[in-house]
Amino acid sequence: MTSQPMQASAEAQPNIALVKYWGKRDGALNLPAAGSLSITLDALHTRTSLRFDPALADDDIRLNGERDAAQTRKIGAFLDLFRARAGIATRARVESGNDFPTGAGLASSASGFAALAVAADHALGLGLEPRALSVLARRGSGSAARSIFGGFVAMAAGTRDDGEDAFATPLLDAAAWPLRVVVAITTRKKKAISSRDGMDHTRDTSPFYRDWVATADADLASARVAVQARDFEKLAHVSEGSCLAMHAVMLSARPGLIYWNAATLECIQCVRSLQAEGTGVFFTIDAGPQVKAVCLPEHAARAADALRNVAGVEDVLVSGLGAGARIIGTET
Ligand code: 2P0
Repeated sequence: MTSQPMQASAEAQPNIALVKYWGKRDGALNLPAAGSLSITLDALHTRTSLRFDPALADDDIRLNGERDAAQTRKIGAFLDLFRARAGIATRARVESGNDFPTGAGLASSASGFAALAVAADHALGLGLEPRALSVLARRGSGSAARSIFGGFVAMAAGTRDDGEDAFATPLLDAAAWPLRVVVAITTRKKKAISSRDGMDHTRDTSPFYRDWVATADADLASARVAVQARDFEKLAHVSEGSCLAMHAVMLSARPGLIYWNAATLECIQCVRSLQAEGTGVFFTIDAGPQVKAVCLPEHAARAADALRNVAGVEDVLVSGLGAGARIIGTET
């Protein structure tokens, strides 16, 4: 049994992939079929308090104030990875909340598992390096491996069967290229098909799945060069390409996965119009109908105004780029 306080609170932000992750090479260890590249946001937060308590008979897990059996199983299995490292079986009480819509294509699983990984490591006094935390966060959610870090982040697919080389690495600090992201919320409903199920379905049924996976290496190389050179045009080109290729392979699954709604397409057209008039902006869309417009800082207000006026847009959030997951307290 550890002498640590066995409790901690952590905070993490979602990230938005510019080179997308959609497909696994191993489901059990949650290994991605290809690498990805992302930006961590600063304006949306998950805050998680965790306490390992010998008095508990079972894990007690509340997400946004609610208990859910499926989530409890998933998070309990995730905590088992940390309990195994600490050599304990003690159950935990977890309270986690988001200040943004959950499960609607805003990467709540990324910030959620990143915050939980950091909190569990601290509570159990494991002292894991960020790379090891990224490997563990990946077990919860592939995108969570990236939210361990801030700014621009690359995620490696790795080649090892044990997944120990499938982790994220920071590429560039947020302050080094302070892009902004305008998130156009087109619905607050939870999506019908989880990313995990959607990925499996795409792999199993799309005639283009192999071709999609094969696009990743060139897109990653191109995006890395664009980030290092702060080349916005180049980053826009590769990011929109990766996003649309991902949605193309989703659409080509049978039956096709359609995560967009009418407002999603209106937002894309809006971004195209802004680009035509010289605004530094490009779009990206994840497994949901929200549109994220990545902007040069001086053009974010223009993009936000334009997207706010698109029919069907319920709300617009504007975020900068932020830091990685971190401890915010040892009191629960
Ligand atoms: C991404 N997405 O790269 C892609 C683009 C959604 C579309 O990562 O199964 O919640 O938990 O590893 O990380 C969403 O997938 O999936 C995601 P799991 P995750 O951001």
